[in-house]
Amino acid sequence: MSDQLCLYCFKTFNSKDMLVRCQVGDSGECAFEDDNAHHKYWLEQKDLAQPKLSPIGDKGLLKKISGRLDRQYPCAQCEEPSDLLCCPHCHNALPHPEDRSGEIILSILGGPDCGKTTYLGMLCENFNTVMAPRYSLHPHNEEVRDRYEEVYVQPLRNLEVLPSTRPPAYDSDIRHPLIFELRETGEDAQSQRLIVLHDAAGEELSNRRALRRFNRYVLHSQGTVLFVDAEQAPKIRPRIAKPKPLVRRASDIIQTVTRQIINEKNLSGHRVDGHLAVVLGKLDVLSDASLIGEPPVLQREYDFEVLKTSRHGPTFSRSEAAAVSNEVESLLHLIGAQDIVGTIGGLYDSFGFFGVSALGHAPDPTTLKLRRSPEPVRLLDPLLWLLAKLDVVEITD
Ligand SMILES: Nc1nc2c(ncn2[C@@H]2O[C@H](COP(=O)(O)OP(=O)(O)O)[C@@H](O)[C@H]2O)c(=O)[nH]1
Ligand SMILES: [Mg+2]
Ligand SMILES: [Zn+2]
Ligand SMILES: [Zn+2]
Repeated sequence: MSDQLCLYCFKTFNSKDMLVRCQVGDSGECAFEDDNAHHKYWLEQKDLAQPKLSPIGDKGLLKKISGRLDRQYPCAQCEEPSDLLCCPHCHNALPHPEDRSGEIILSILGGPDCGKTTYLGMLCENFNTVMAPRYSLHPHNEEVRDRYEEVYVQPLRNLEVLPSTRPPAYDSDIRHPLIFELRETGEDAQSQRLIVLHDAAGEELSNRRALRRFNRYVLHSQGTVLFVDAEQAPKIRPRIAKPKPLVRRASDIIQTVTRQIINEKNLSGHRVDGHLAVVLGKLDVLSDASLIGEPPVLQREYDFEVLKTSRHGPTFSRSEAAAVSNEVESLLHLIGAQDIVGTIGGLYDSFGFFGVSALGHAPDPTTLKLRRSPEPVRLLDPLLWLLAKLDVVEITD
């Protein structure tokens, strides 16, 4: 087993240097101890005292064990077995090295407030509804599950809108990876892949040092989702009575990010491998006359592909994705956001256009509440396209 990449701190290490975190709990049988590296990584948000960390006793152990149930390593203090293996640098729990061969890393990019966090908050449940029973998505461990629930899902369940200026602690929460297991139930067995999603906090993309750190995720990504915010489009923003502050354009963000990738990877030809899903987000805004006045861009009586119920799930429909992609490309021209089309054409070989609304309606700007439960539109389209490109979900015509 060779070098591993930490999904949290993005440093590399050898598997045999991973540390075992005791799982006995705080019941007194195995005393907690100060964990400075963990505390520092979480910017002091997590308790300093953590369960005991110890080296993997027998260095050969990792090699010999392949059955999942056998992956138990003794705590050096209490000797109880644990299957929690951690990064030797930042001390966060990571998937077992044996499970990481088919791992897929995806980055979520876009300007501040374009809807990235909301999108991710809706993703897991929507995936499990549309793709059941063949495919399902599950947070990989307790840390991911708790953070996903608290930061992403719970606010939406309470119909809360996240305020646009957030305390730094909030944003520091979202630069951590969302590690999911994608399970596929076959005729006689279940297989699984790890899907790692990185949600960029808006500020990270406007600050060069932070951008360099964020780029480490992008550098290792096989696929990227780039959001274009319908509310920010040059021909939409002037139609909104109280528009949100103007933010950096998606075309500008993707240029900066890809230029750095090209430099770091020393890519000749100045093109990037990997797949790029360009998502026109907050699609609901385009059909909302109360927000942008008459006539709305998307009128229900016309036959818009993006407004039709998606045929994807549990397989990916190639013909439908092509029809939607063509239509969204035209829509981008119509709303004055066509700069993105030219920009990415010069940078990527594999890209597609998508239209989604994570909420299905615009939240009330005065109460900062959603008016009703979210009704996502075409939420899975970009993710399924990426997963189809990466050979994870089946493609049909
Ligand atoms: N109209 C509309 N607003 C949305 C949608 N998704 C998110 N928003 C709003 O856009 C704002 C920013 O969302 P957020 O997910 O925090 O964006 P982030 O900064 O990119 O993570 C919030 O006020 C959301 O309620 C959507 O699908 N439609
Ligand atoms: Mg966010
Ligand atoms: Zn212990
Ligand atoms: Zn680490």
